Amino acid sequence: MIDLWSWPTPNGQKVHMMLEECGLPYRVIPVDIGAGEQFQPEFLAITPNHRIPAIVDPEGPDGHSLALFESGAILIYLAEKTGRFLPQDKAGRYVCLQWLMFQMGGVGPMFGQYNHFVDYAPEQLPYAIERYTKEVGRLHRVLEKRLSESPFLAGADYSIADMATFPWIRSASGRAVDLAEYPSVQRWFAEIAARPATVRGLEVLAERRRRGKMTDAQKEQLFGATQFAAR
Ligand SMILES: N[C@@H](CCC(=O)N[C@@H](CS)C(=O)NCC(=O)O)C(=O)O
Repeated sequence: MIDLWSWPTPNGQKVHMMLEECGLPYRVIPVDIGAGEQFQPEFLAITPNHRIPAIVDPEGPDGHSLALFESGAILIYLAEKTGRFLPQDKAGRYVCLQWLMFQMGGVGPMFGQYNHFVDYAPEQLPYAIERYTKEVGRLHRVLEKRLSESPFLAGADYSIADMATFPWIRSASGRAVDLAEYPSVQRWFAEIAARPATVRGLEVLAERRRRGKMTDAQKEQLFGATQFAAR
């Protein structure tokens, strides 16, 4: 059974969605990132980057156990393990990976910085807020163009590129953007939200989701000295 080290944030949720889509048995090990659990030695042994998600598959390639971090790598691994949600033809595969990388290198980091400067920074910095609000809008426009021409990001079929992007669009909707301004993204979003595996994936650890403002102790773990200590 796969061990999933995770927390109910967009990077965790994309893997929860994929595991549910594939029906792979897995055990969830919660890593409360506001409480500093990402710095525990057991977790650092799997990921030196001390970020969720990470998995350990005792039945990895060639029958050996495999530990993996980085949500994009995990999604590719699970897609190849199951033969699902990554096109089999070469060109289709690269198109899918292209949109997955667009999420990993663009949507995730930019939306994350938007959240940081709007919700967590000790002062409201107009330049930073404007910069990341613009980037979130620009990335939505890129997605809108693609999804006005194609049912899903990789083409005709739902794939790991959609799973990776969906939780981030969900997190920005009604905050950085009004999804009604992006009708094709909105159509795509509604379709994915209605999938039973999406509903189940979003329920994983949902009861642990942070409500209300982040406390100073949580901010210290995520943005203070603890976060930047050498390990
Ligand atoms: N590129 C990484 C990013 C992972 C990431 O940033 N995870 C956040 C939660 S969404 C985290 O674990 N933060 C803990 C910390 O900053 O200490 C991935 O996609 O897996």
